[in-house]
Amino acid sequence: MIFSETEITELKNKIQKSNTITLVSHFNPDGDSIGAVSALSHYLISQNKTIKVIIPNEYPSFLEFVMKNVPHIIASKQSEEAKLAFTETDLIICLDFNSITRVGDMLKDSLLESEKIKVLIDHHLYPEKDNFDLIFSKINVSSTSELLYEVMFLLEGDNSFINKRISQSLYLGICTDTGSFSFSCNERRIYEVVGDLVDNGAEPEFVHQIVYNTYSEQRLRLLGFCLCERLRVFPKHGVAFIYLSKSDLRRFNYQIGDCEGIVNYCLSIEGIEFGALITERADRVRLSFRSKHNFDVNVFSKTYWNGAGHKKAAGGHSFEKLDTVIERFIKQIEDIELKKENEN
Ligand SMILES: [Mn+2]
Repeated sequence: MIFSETEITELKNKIQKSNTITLVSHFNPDGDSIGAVSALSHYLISQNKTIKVIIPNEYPSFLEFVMKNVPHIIASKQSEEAKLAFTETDLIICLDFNSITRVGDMLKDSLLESEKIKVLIDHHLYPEKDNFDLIFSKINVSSTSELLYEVMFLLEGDNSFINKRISQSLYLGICTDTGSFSFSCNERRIYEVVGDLVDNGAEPEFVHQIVYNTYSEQRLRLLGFCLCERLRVFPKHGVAFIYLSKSDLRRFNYQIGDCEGIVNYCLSIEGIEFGALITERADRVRLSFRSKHNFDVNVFSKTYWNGAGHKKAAGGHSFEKLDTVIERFIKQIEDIELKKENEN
């Protein structure tokens, strides 16, 4: 059993005692956090709970197919309603993030200050233990969605909780967080879980079509532009990165989610171990990092870029100018190489 009976019983009691339960995803929600929020909503609705779902800011349109069945509040559009949900509730369940700050600047204080019971279900390193009353955290699972399957299984004692909507949502989370089963997918268990989801209504072909084959023409052209004009490769150091300015994004009529997955192309080059996407946004420059083998991008992101994440996938940000960020990043690449040389 991956969680103790005491932990599961405690969660069960907290859910039983609650009438209203608030679920929260992280800022810039991805397929895993949306899949987990949707699946848990359907599960709790089937237990006759009143659900409030808080999504810090807008999610990409390809996630709409699960969210259309889940009433939710987008905090960036309805901030007061969203903040109220943290006080007018009996229980708060946070999904797919390890630190309260991950809900974004607008919500973090109200979530932190809320005196309601907080539960965390997540697969990121180093969860903030002091900020939650009960934590279900495992880092050696593919996704929060896979972990949530285990938690619901333990709560029920079997898979009777699964219905089509839950299956489809959990499958979405697992599929997107593993890049369609290309990383974090070496354990047998993930395929057992997915097998059970498919038996109970998940449709991998349908999900794949929606997630990967619904690009706008502009999004595909943006990808082409990134690879042709904005990719810089440092073969000696095993690093490649792509950068995008605000005007690049405007040129291709950027929509939320359009940059999803672009960073992974850096790693598709032979000999490249560490890839990054550097994007200039409205108020800051965002960096997302990926690694193929041993280079720990979580540590890198934490050390240099106010970030966090996993060993092979992490993100950070900077309030410096794009040019300065790029310069500093290139300098760091060279330092990594120097460190390697020193070790040898
Ligand atoms: Mn995740």
